[in-house]
Amino acid sequence: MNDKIFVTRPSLPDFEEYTECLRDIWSTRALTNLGKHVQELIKQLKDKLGVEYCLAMCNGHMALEMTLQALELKGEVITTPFTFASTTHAIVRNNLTPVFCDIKENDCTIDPDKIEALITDKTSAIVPVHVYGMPCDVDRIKEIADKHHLKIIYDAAHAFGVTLDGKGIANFGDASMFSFHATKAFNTIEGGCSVIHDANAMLKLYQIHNFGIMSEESVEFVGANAKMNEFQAVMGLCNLKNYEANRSKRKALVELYCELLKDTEGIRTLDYSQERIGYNYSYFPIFIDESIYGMNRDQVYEILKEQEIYTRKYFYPITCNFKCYKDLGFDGRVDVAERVSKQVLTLPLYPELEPENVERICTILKK
Ligand code: T4K
Repeated sequence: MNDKIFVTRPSLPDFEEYTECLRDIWSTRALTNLGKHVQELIKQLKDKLGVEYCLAMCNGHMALEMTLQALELKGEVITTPFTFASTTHAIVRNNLTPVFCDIKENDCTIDPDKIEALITDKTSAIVPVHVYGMPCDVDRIKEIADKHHLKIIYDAAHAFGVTLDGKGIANFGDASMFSFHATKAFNTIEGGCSVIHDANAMLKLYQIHNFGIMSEESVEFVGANAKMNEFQAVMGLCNLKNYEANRSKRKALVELYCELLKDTEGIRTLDYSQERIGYNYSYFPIFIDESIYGMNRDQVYEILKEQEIYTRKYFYPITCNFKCYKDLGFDGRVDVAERVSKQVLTLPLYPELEPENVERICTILKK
């Protein structure tokens, strides 16, 4: 029980089940380039996400970068800095300028009240993040985007399986991408997928994810290689079968954490009680208010580390403070994101985490 505890551990299928599926790959030697397992995974992902179009990709970052490219965006993109490096990098690597918008304190998603003030005649899109799988305020964001003719591309890296009003979260906005990285609630080792609702843009995405090749003798777009391979797809097909059972285990652990921490002054957790939302319980962040708790986030991080409990500061620093973005000249205010990023600590959460370890972590936090 007292082994090292990491912020997450990848879910793996039964070893024999995975290796049995590999026999087929050995016999056909079809390892990649849209093989039958990738095609089957795409079919199952469409069902699971409740969408018409979906493309499996080599990882979540390339899914986002290429989705932005396929939508042919220009100029400025309004986004949040309270995210993983990937969101901002994908924007900048498309020669777009990120304009950072502050977040809401309660769920850490983009604050719709602060978007309109950032819109200029160069703005072409909004890239909000369903951070920790918490849905953004999709209705307000749509209203703003419609009014100003902007595209919405959701970074849904954390939000696989999340529903809002009974609909898969990818049904909101013009496009969404998901990460299937080893550390995610559903993994294909590395991997991800993109959903775009416009058929032409989806076709372009399909082409650019394979070098822009249209046929053996025709290359029409400057693409790259973002294809998922067959080994990833088999992992996905096996893991998808266990997704709901794993979600239930994560849900029980989140409920235990919330129950044990509910009276701890100075520690706030996210709200999991909204009836509109089908949560995926992908991360368990807590927010430590030093003035009440009497100790800051970094001290708590160190104390847990001494006990071989390895938490993570998702997301600190915020991306607008990255060294590589110092030259962007961003001089806006993102006060909530600044504050929350100094308070946040993401606690261990994965299906095999023993409830006894959740209790141990909470006992340390309550001391
Ligand atoms: N947008 C957002 C909002 C994202 O959060 C991400 C990725 C993306 C886009 C891009 O998606 P991908 O291209 O990654 O598909 C991790 C993940 O690498 C990254 O996928 C994720 N977000 C980010 C939030 O977390 P690190 O650097 O913190 O991971 P790492 O290697 O330190 O792993 C954390 C812990 O998990 C380890 O301490 C131990 C455990 N672990 C990890 C791996 C990789 C294992 O037990 N086994 C493993 O194989 O970034």
